[in-house]
Amino acid sequence: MYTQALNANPDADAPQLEDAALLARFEARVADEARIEPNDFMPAAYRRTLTRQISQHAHSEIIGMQPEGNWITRAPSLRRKAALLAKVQDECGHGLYLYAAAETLGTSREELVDQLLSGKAKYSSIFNYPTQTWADIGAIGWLVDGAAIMNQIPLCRCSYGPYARAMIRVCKEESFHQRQGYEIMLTLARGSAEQKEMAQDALNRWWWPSLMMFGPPDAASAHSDTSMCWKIKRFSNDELRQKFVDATVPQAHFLGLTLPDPDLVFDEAAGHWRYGTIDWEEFKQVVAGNGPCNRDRLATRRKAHEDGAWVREAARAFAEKRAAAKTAAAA
Ligand code: FAQ
Repeated sequence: MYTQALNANPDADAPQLEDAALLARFEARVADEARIEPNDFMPAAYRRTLTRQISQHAHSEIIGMQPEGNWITRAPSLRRKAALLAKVQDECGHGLYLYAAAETLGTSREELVDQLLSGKAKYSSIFNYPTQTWADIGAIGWLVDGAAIMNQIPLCRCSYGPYARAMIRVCKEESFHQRQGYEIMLTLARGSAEQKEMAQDALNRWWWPSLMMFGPPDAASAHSDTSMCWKIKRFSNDELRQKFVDATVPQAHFLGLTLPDPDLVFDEAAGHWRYGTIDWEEFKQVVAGNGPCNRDRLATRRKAHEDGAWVREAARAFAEKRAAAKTAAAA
């Protein structure tokens, strides 16, 4: 299995010869659906790809607070404000949870956060699009959280224990987020002509970026083969994208909205909705830092980090004081 993964990922570290027995045990455990835990042996490339995926996931949750956070002060009612506030806080919690899971692989949170702030680390393309109207908050909950759930439910069965366990709670919360988003869309779609138009406009703008969230097509996905071999990913990017389209198209019909894809057609024989061509050039540009909001998102995150410096200093001072007290008590 490891050889297979190495072929798919030529950069992966070659295992040390003396690790052959450990490697065989690792492979057997993955094959048996056992969980790999932080203190277990794992190939360096397994550790690296997990650190990469989990930290990118954590960064996405943290940056993902911004598009919706923009609307907390403009929510149309107290009930909507309370739900949105709770949702954005949930996303923050997911980020912290995921940083903790990534840290179990040996990279400190400071280092991971530095990678985000320096622009070196990736985060999901979807959060580089602006939220222009209240309907965008509905569209994000419905589509973005909907896509996140489709991608993350299988991660509850990821071979790495801390990531798999973190995903269980995250998925439960995302599921609430998806419902509150859909309910916003339903209210708008059943409201005045102007409100319905607002919902349609949000769907028009968020549909294609939501499909891009699942990552490049399988043929261009650098990590999928390795990650599936190691049971980190359970489905390919295209498989998950198709599941999302199949689940979401009937929901759009129920809302009475039109998906912005003239090529969308139901394939009776296969039982799938076939969708048109995704603009992968747009995806590449957004991932490369040239999306509509990339610069804003990072600038806002950097400022929030600087503004929080006093909290980190206070926590450090407290930890030092406590350590000194313990040393004095032991002396
Ligand atoms: N955006 O070989 P693959 C959320 C990168 S959380 C940017 O296919 P892989 C909750 C990829 O990293 C949303 N970059 O990679 C929420 C790799 O770059 P690298 C985040 C992308 O890892 C809701 C390169 O392209 N969810 O929404 C994207 O096997 C509302 C090659 O790609 C997760 O992170 C993209 N869309 O598959 C929060 C879930 N796609 O590292 C707030 C966990 C790919 O070589 C509000 N992650 N890239 O430089 C995964 O399942 C996987 O990492 C994939 C990508 C499926 C995202």
